[in-house]
Amino acid sequence: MFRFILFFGWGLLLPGLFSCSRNVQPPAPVYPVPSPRQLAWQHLEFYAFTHFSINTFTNKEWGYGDESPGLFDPTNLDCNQWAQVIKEAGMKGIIVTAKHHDGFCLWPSKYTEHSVKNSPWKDGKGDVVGELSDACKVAGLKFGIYLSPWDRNSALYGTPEYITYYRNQLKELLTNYGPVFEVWFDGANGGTGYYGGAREKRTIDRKTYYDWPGTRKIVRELQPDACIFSDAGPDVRWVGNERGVAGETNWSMINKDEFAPGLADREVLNHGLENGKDWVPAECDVSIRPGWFYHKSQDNKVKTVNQLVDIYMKSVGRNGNLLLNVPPDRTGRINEHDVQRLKEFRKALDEIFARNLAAGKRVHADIWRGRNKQFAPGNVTDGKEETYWCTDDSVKTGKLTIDLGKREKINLVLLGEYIPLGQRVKSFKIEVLLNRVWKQVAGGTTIGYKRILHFAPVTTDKIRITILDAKACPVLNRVEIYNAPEKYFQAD
Ligand code: FUL
Repeated sequence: MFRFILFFGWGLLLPGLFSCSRNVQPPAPVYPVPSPRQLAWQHLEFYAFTHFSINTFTNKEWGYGDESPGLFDPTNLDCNQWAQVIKEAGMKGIIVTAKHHDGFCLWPSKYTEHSVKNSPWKDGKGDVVGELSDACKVAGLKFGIYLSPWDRNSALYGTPEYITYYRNQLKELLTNYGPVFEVWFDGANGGTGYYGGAREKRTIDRKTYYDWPGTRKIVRELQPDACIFSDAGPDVRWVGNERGVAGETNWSMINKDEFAPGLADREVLNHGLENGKDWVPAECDVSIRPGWFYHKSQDNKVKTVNQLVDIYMKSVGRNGNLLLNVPPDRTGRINEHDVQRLKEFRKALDEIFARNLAAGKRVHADIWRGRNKQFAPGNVTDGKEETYWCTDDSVKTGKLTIDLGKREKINLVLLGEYIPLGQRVKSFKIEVLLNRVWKQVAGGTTIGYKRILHFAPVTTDKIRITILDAKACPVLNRVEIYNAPEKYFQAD
């Protein structure tokens, strides 16, 4: 009998003792999840827009389409300077306005006379798109294309023939200039224009006119790795405003088929949908100046460092990517005012994220998946993107306590979900231990790829992150903690 108990007793005990080495499966994805191209895009985080065209020379924001190409004459165009300035600011790529609403093409398109080929610049032999794509390659930056669907110059606009014209231009851009990481389809569509001399109003059906599925197919065929941006995605969505601000709640999901470029619910774009069926993360576009194009009168209106930091916290810090417009001036270079400001902004970001106080620090959790090392709490401070802490399938809450080892002044926490398994967290709070009492310093709803929270400085040695609710078991891959210079968070 004793033998019997001993045998079965051990049998019961053993799995408990060796549970750490048990093979525990990772959690199943919560669909939808990002495609590889969307994942690569998300990692870029911060990149530039360069609005540059005939408007730069007419001092307008929207050209009517009747501007003479003869006006385009940058005195010292230098795309290597754009690339250098943008790279030094820490941005990962450039999207150029190859054609804005006025229809003027920055490359010598063979389908129109309204382009650089009829400008005095380089005797009509120049190609801004070509120079910029080369400069991006040299600098190691990604290269993207904005091709306005609305064309106020083309006589064809509004007819079916225009779609062929538009697609021919798209093919030129996607064939002749190397890899493209993003194709930007603007939502401003239709209205008054020159239209080859007709000078009238042309309205189109935003949902059907462009046959967007057909156009997207061309992008997929010619540049399979490129993300397609528009109000309706399909890869990346507009954030719903031009201030660069994502909603505090920001899901990377929407129902994309309900929208078309220029036809979307801005609230949904800003916040996403918890139960949206398509993964379409938000891109936050904003200009460093009041206008998208360069205007000398705005030289003293370049956004301040603190305004830019605020935008960064509300875009990258809210599960979005930041697309910051830096418009080259009439010389064809990024203006000194903007160069200076970008340097200061970079310095601020470097100082804010100078020292991650949580790096490599011990983390305690009340629970982790199967008590298996693979999913241990320490994964959130190991600096690795691919390792994560997660709970058992039935558990949608959890507490992570980071032990800094000594008391430190802190005011910023950065959290991240491992998004290849989907976006899950619905609610969380952040507490610090003060005089043996946990005090809440911040909290929120969604996390997503990155969530950054700034709060009034406190001195503590323990920080507790509590996941209060999630769509399924939470999967976190990063917790970073900083003591950022407070001066960057003060309103100007
Ligand atoms: C808008 C356009 O109308 C603006 O001119 C600018 O290009 C901005 C990024 O998108 O829809």
